[in-house]
Amino acid sequence: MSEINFIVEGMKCGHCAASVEKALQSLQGVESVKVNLDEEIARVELQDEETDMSRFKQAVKEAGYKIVGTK
Ligand SMILES: [Cu+2]
Repeated sequence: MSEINFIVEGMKCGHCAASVEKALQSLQGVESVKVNLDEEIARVELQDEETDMSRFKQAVKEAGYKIVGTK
């Protein structure tokens, strides 16, 4: 199990946080997702080590938000 903390831009309320959570949760290999709205962080737990960040960025982009980095 590995963990990535994404910095997500554009979330304004609980609905936004839920959208980001749902988008990330739907991806293959994702064990769990927890979004902290105040800190603009999405913590993703993965079943395996992940080096390709593009699919996470894409999923969040499609939901209407933006991953600007990791923390
Ligand atoms: Cu919102």
